[in-house]
Amino acid sequence: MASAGLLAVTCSAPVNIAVIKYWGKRDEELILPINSSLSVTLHQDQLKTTTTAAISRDFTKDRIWLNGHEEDVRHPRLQACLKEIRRLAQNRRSTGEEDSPSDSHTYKVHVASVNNFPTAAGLASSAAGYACLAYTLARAYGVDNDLSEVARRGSGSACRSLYGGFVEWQMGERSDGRDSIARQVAPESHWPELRILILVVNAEKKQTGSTVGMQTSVETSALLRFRAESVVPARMAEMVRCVRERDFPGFGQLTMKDSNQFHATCLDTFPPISYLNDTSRRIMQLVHRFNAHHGDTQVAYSFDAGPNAVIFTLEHTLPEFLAAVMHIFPPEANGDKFLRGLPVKPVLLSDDLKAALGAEPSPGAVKYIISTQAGPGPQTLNNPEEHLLGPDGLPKSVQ
Ligand code: 2P0
Repeated sequence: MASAGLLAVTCSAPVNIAVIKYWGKRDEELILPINSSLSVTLHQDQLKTTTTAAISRDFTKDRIWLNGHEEDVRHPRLQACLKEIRRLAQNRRSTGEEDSPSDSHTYKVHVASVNNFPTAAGLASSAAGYACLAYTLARAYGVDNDLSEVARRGSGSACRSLYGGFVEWQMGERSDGRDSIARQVAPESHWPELRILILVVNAEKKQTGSTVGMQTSVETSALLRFRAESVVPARMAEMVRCVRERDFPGFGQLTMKDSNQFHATCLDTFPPISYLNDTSRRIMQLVHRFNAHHGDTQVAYSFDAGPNAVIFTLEHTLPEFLAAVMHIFPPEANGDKFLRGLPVKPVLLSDDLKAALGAEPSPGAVKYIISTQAGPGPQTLNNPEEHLLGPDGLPKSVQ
């Protein structure tokens, strides 16, 4: 949208969940990791960030609104993204984008960003947020370079949200970080039967932030150093193979082992960091008992820097596994909005499986479940109705 000297662009970007985890930086300023990582991009129908960036010669300062509240634009990581986008805009050979003026890198920007999922759910929002910021700023400033560096400077895991499907973040070797980039391994259409459940767990305590947590791990954990140097390289190659061949048992086992090793490095950190709680551990036990009952890896879990579980399975296993979850973790009161997102056909659990699961039910330990699948990368929204900023460059909701 270009009107009265204002150019506004609105885009959306996805959340991703790593199956080979990123934990630890070799350069804090450039956000360069100590190991490569690989993730699955989640579908934006269930989880996404939407961002509008408006640039104008008339704006006197950069401003940003997150979920309706104005935030301090001097945040160092935000500044790093803005500086990098303007450098790329200044260096572009031909504008390509007719809408973006050739001196646009001198324009100030207004940014508004919202998530379609509650921040309180404890789901990583920085990846979707910074990927969306990088992608939207690039459209506004007429930049069509690889955006890994712009997103990465906001949050490491954000560079993986620049693509759909299955994405690797290659750690790179250079000290300037130019080869530390995200690449798509396979698009979301490659494995359409793959399904994902997010089990949102009741968490009482606030967790250690990822940035500080991984810094302490790098300083104190010998296990983390061993993992980065001697474990992850082979796991990356094996995970790429599992994805390419749609080998679910291989994918699932490696996903669980890598999540467990990440949490082991957290415990090996000094002082130790612990993100999992009793419910997380009971979910792990449920998955292992379910798989043992079937004599096959049909379900896998992964946990990030918090107690929520991300479950991977295939479409045909989903109804029975969901029934198992609801047997052990029934909703506390009214189960109305317990299952959100993609619908799942309910089934009755067999007595055999109930007996194999063993545990006593814990009502309310899982708050709710989001049912989703792999999805595409960032999208440009062409309907001006979807702009979060009005023609005056201010958030629409507070006009
Ligand atoms: C990941 N996590 O690979 C890992 C697994 C959490 C556990 O990336 O400091 O928010 O902004 O680069 O990306 C969380 O770390 O950290 C994360 P910064 P980020 O998804």
